[in-house]
Amino acid sequence: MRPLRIAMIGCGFMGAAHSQGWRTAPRVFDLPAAVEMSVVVGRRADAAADAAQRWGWAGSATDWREAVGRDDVDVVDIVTPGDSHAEIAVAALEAGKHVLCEKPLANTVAEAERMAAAAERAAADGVLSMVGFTYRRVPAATLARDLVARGEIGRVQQVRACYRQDWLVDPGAPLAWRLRKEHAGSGALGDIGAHAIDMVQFITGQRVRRTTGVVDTIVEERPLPPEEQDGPDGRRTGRVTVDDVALFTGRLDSGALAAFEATRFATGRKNALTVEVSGDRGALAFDLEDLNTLRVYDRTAPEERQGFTRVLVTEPGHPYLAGWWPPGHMLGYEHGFSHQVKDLVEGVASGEPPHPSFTDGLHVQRVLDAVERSAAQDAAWADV
Ligand code: SOE
Repeated sequence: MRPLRIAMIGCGFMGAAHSQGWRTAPRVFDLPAAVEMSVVVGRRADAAADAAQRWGWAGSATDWREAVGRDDVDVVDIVTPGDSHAEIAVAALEAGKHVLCEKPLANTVAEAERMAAAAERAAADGVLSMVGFTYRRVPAATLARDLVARGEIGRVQQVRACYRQDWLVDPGAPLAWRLRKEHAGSGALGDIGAHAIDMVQFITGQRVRRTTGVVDTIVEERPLPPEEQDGPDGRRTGRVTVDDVALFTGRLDSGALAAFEATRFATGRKNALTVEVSGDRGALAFDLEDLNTLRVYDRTAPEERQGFTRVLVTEPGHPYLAGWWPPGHMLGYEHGFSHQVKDLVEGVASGEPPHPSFTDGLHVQRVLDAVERSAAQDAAWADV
């Protein structure tokens, strides 16, 4: 089996999650290629070396260009903040490397367009690319997509998708990179609203074509992080330059309306991505905080059995479950990253492009942009 040699660029929280995926997938699934975790790249040599040692990478480096240019690297996995996605991804694709890039694809539509164009050029030479919208690969979410595609809930008439977190309720929470437009592009909108958009488009098989939206920044000034203070008691603050909350609608291909919420101010909600799809024959409800279950409603069931049924999505026939534990032995947040690796490696081996493509990522970027345009015009309709 020809090995697939991976270079991962970035070594923060997402680096830890992706490393679990690279390490675990080959041990759980029968993959058509061997995975070699060759090198992890970080800006600071000590942090990169520590990440390599802790997460199981063979080596570490500080120069992503050098790693991307290495002959013994086949896949570049980008887990850096959004401001460097375009530069790294385009360089990697032009060097003939398959690319997995974290979401959102980029910070601007222009960057995402460049990336999608580079991905298309590279695809002509058999080079693949994929965006890390990993929640698609939670088995219950994949099952929801399958049920909608099979017509089990009939015609989709309305959708609601919320991604709610609360880690910014504390006004003393530091001004991390996710709160700076130059690094993150936007706030809750791009960081977690992007997941909600992707989930709706994935599960319904439709795209958002128009939107109306409003955004809000609730805490506008925050303490700088410790490394940017002038001493241990530093009081320096900086401006938050992104949204804390985004509320928006989406008109889907079919004309059905979707309601979206993305917020980091939903007190008590830690990582609550909920998607509810209402059809004329039934409905589906997914909740990331209860990710082993899918709630399914069948309008055609006898009256005495009307009501949402809680389906435990852990049977061997459920998506991705064959490789894991016996029924009822739950999966968690990290499993989606193994599923992502499985699908990417299988795609590389078969030549069949995995989803979501950079073009899918570009469309999400356009929705994000349209929400911001709408918000700037008092929530007027904006085309995607
Ligand atoms: C932070 O809000 C974050 O880690 C996002 O960046 C991820 O995409 C999401 O999966 C969980 O929350």
